[in-house]
Amino acid sequence: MESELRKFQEFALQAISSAQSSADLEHVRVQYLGRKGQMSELMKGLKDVTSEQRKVIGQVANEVKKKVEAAFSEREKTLEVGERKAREDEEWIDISAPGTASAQGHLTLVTQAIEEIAEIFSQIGFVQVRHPEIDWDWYSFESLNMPKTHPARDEWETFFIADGDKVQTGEKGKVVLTPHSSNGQVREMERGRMPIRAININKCYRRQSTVRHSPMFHQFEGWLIGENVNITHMKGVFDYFVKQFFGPDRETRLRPYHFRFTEPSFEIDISAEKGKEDSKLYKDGWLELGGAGMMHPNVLRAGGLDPEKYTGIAFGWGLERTMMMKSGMNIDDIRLLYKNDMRFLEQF
Ligand code: FA5
Repeated sequence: MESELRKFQEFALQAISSAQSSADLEHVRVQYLGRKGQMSELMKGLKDVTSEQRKVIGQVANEVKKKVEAAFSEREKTLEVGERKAREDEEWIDISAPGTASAQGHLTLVTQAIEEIAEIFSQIGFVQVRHPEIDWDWYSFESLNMPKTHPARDEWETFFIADGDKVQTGEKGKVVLTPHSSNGQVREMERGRMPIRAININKCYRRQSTVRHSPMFHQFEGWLIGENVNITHMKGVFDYFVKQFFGPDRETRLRPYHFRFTEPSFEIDISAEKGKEDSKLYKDGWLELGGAGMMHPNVLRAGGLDPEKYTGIAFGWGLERTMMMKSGMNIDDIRLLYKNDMRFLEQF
């Protein structure tokens, strides 16, 4: 039995050292040292020997078992280290390598401009408001001192909402796509909160399409209404806005003009960026950005205010045109903004 144990040791050590993976080694363990393995089988023979022999054989068996078990743990460690190393090599990632960024969108140029303009006006106390973009004739024209048949209305080249040939009419007149953000003037006064210092940024619609005109565009329109508001406040607001938005080297000029809802009225032009004076966008180096003026007493009355007590300034500018005038913009056709050409949009 002793020689069998020695043989067992020899074979077991041999098998352990030839195992090439932890899985192989586990098989070897089960085969030699497992509950039904060879060692257990051998030990069953103990019951057939004399008690003296059993003592000696027991010692040998213990010695053999210890040796085999030691060889087993040794091999187990070696194999594990090798396997971990192989796994590390295989699964290694370079955490300093640049990742593959997923495509990320961004706000459109127009939305960026809306946010920037609203922010600049908020710094001087103008709150952003919104009024309907589909409105009644009353708010778009009549309350703005333009009676139904007045020729001044023709300038706006308005889209009316029609059902077939029949223009839709509600309690305050025909339904129109607002041609300007001025439809909010009387609506804001009707809210009844004085003084008013608000900026209305809205979509507007006109039957126009040229490098300077888009059928749908935005205006931002400011109102400052209260006691003792005068034209110097208007100048102060423009100076602040232009400096913040365009920088110190661009100029604005006021041209006397006529709007039915302001008296006196002006158009505000901005000078071309240096070196771009010949762009097709400009007329003699200037581009009109918007209109402005002191609110007409009839408009204040339409909004329920006493023109003897209150005065107000109003200005309405084209948002896209204002944005296009920013240095470095280089957009010479306003309609590019709405063509949804990714090659264009991705540049901003
Ligand atoms: C008006 O719309 C007046 N409601 C502005 C105003 C408000 C005057 C308050 C006085 C007091 P006007 O039609 O000039 O004015 O348009 C104002 C600006 O809107 C223009 O200067 C231009 O910058 C822009 N604009 C007008 N039509 C278009 C268009 N089709 N596409 C792009 N921008 C336009």
